[in-house]
Amino acid sequence: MRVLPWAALLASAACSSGCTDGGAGPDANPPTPAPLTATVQATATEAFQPSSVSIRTGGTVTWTFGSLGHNVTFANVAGAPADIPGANTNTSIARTFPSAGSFSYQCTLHPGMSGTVGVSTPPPDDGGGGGGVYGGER
Ligand SMILES: [Cu+2]
Repeated sequence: MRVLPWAALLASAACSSGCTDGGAGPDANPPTPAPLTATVQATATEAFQPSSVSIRTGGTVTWTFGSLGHNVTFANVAGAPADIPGANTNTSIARTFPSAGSFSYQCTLHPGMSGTVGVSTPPPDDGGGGGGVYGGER
């Protein structure tokens, strides 16, 4: 049995941490911006699933309702969207979040049925230090 000596070379050359083309600088590992949309299911087991979602400012969360009626009632904080009142079944209703923040909500029909929408502002593209344009990435 032989150990192939170039296997280790292949592994170390696989760009696991540093395919920077020599010029990425401090932005080599930028955080992934939050997505623009998310979907939350209001389930028949009286839960919001997932109970916590993250989007970016201006993004939209869509709640999908099944056979058991639920509502989405937000905590009274600045920037929270309008509630989805009543008992909603077999429909999907979306809300847009223009402001950054953490917005908790609950279904007033089912005590303990709650969730949170985290809204974050994506970092600006034109960070100082000349890292803004990645001309070599095709
Ligand atoms: Cu409910």
